[in-house]
Amino acid sequence: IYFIFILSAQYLAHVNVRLVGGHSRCAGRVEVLHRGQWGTVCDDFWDLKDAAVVCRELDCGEPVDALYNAHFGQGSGPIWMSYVMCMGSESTLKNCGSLGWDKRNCDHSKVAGVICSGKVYIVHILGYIYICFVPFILLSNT
Ligand SMILES: [Ca+2]
Repeated sequence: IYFIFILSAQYLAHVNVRLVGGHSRCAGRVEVLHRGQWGTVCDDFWDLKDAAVVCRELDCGEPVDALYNAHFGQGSGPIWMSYVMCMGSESTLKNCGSLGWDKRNCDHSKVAGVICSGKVYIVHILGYIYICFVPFILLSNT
């Protein structure tokens, strides 16, 4: 399990999407990295298929909800993507169909958010705690 945790941590370093303003790294306003700058995503045509791609890209389990109208705050910077049309099987949000980058047909009161189950992440954390603390507890009892 620890090995899987290391793998996913390395994988996350190359991810071009993040969730901001939620209660965990697996929930929040969707932000994508494009041309070295973080920007948001318009909520037009935003749905659970799009959310599923974001959750998978972040190793955050299954999508629980796709949120509209800046539920997690408006953010700042460019609104990079709009009319996002994922099939649900894409490996990254950037591979999903959309109107194109930075079309400026949207305003910050309409940025998209996602809540993921976070299940996979919790499994990793439990595995990490198990590996790090159980041997310590066993040693301290001898
Ligand atoms: Ca969509």
